[in-house]
Amino acid sequence: DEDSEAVALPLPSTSTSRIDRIWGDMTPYASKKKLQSWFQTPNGDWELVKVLSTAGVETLVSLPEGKILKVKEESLLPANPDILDGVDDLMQLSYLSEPSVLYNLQYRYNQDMIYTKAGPVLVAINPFKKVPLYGNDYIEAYKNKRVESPHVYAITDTAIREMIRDEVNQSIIISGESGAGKTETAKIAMQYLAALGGGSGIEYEILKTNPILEAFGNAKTLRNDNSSRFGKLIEIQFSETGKISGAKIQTFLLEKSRVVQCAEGERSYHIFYQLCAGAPCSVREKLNLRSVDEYNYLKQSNCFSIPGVDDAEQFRIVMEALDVVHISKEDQESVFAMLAAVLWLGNVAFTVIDNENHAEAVEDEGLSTVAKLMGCSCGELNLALSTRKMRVGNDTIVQQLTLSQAIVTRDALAKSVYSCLFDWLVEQINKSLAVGKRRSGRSISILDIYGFESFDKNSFEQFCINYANERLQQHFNRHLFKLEQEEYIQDGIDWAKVDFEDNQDCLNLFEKKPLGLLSLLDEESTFPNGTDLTFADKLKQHLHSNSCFRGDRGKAFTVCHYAGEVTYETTGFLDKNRDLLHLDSIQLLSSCSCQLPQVFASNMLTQSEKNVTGPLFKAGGAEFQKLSVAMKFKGQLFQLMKRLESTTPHFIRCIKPNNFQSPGKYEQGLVLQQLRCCGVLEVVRISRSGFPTRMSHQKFARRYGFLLLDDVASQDSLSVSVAILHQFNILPEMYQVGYTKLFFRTGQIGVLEDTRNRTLHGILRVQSCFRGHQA
Ligand code: AOV
Ligand code: MG
Repeated sequence: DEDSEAVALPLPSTSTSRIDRIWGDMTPYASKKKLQSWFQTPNGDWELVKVLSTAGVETLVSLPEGKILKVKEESLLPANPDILDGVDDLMQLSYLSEPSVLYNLQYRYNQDMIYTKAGPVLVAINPFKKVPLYGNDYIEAYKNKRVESPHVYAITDTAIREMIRDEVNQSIIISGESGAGKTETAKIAMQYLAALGGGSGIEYEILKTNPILEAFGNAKTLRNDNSSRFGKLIEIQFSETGKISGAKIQTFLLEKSRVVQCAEGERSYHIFYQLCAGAPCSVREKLNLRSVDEYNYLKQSNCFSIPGVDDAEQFRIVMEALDVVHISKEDQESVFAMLAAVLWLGNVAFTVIDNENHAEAVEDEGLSTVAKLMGCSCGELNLALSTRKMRVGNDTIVQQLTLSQAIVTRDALAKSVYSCLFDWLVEQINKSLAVGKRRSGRSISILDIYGFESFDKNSFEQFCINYANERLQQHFNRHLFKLEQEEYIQDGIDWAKVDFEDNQDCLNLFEKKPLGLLSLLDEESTFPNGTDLTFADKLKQHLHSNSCFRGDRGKAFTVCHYAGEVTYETTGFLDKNRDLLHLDSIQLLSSCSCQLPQVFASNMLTQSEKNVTGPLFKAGGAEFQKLSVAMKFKGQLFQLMKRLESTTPHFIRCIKPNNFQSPGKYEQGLVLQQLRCCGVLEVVRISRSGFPTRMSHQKFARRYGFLLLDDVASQDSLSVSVAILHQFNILPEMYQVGYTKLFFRTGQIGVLEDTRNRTLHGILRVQSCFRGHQA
């Protein structure tokens, strides 16, 4: 074991090359005289082989199935001793190579141990089946520290403890590709927090926001049957006594195009199917509800159900949850009416009325039902969908829309109503969760956004989603690589740098002004004559020399993201970015007799006034201005990053082991690609040679000074700190003294904390005994 120990903690001597970083410890293989090693088969997978003999550069190995091969020595990598099979933390591996990491994760995964630490990061591999790891018994066990194995519960517990110890807000940041398990993981973390309790049932309410937001914001995609189509940050607030006092949800950019358009085999938002399947008779009648296959918006993708999901049952769960978050029955009916209105809007048809292709809506059941549900007349609705008022000088003229303009107007109205409904719901939920008005305590925020996406066809939605993931990846890099190493260097401790894959270039490609993807998109969106093609041409003209960019044939371009290349089709980019809703439509909503359309209209108008900074778009005449979708999203992301920067982050990396959403399938190549793009090996490398725990001299002296046997009251904090280190026999290689802080290797501070807690409890016991005697 001495041998493995010596290899396990090497301080990186120099900055290593990319190859070195991937292959880990490249000590000449033969010198290790290990029997087991890794051999890469032609299909790229790694197999554990036995070395039979070595002659010169050639080595004779036997494969598991008994086959004997002659291979080049350099195609072999040393394998870890069996005793290290399935270690909890990749930091414990003697040989930190890609095959060893893959094997270790798979070894655990096969036994339903889906969680593994990679230094400070928790890696979670999606089991795609129920695993017996959750529930009250587990929560209790983690709370009482009876179990140590890596878990979302454990990381959440750490967040709670650090929130209390350091008096700093915490965040749990969950990332990974689409379908990797982020949303499930977020719920598991919330479950643990909720178990802390809060009184007044607030914790129960918080949990019940999940089925609601998933119903309205998740949908079946080709990657994930329950794919989040919005980003979410939930801040759970704590009182000074460590109880949950309230919560606040912030959402980011809902994919609204899905309401009117979705790809073959995908679905629109769950709630539509749930409503159609599960609404009670009275509601069905009132809303003139039909079955899902009678609605154009739902029909187009040819997919109505999800295997193993009962939409009617889900609807009951959502209704119950709406009750729990105090949304009145009356409001619930209004919500359902808006959903039905959106569905019926999709069935509104148009007829051409002249030879210039001008159109008006057909006066049929579709139009009349929408009008009834929103509280306006068929005539008003028809005018809003088929004409546009224009200001010309001091006059207002009315222009009849063409068929295609009318369809765009109808779909824009449907999308707006749905996204306003979503925002309104979040607002109502937040009102209900804002119980602890006095915000004195601390908070833990959980971030769950849509994961990186790459389809055969990628559009504006993937562009935004992947941009968000790029930002998040940078936050991860900043914390685990940049800040970590900068802190060591700044504080003057011995340290040799470890390289990592920086994604700053890709972010620059998006964000640079005036020649970045977002700026160019906005510029083109403001040109009346701008089209998706002129936009694509402009990108190629200005960005062709950028290493993260490639112009493709026609209207396409490719971005090299941290997680892989994605080719985007610019079709629809400009319209989706402008996201125009004509003033006529807003005026229609504000004139409706139903309450929700009015609320939506006034929110849209006040929002346009609030956003007066930054470049604005004229939408439907000079009266109404708004930010482009991309700019607004960028602003939200910057704000989010700023908020996260003020917290102590805890990272969870979700990994998808196969593309079939099926249990038991572990594809090495797929897992490896995900491990590589988020730099898991590098994180481990830094951590095992690094000093993850740190504390300022002052804080350290204050926290542990009272444990000293000698009187040190008069001494400076550095001297006190050193005295503590000596008294507790902390070995010199286990810490470093920086200019302002002390740096410790993993686990070192634990001894001190234990002693401190024991001593404090001792003191408290003595005090309470004393009080008992007095009474
Ligand atoms: P995502 O949030 O990362 O994708 P989800 O959390 O929705 O992925 O997970 C996808 C599916 O994987 C779930 O619906 C479950 O069936 C399964 N799953 C994930 N984690 C677990 C677990 N711990 N135990 C059991 N099953 C699990 V996206 O939102 O598409 O980026 O936008
Ligand atoms: Mg999700």
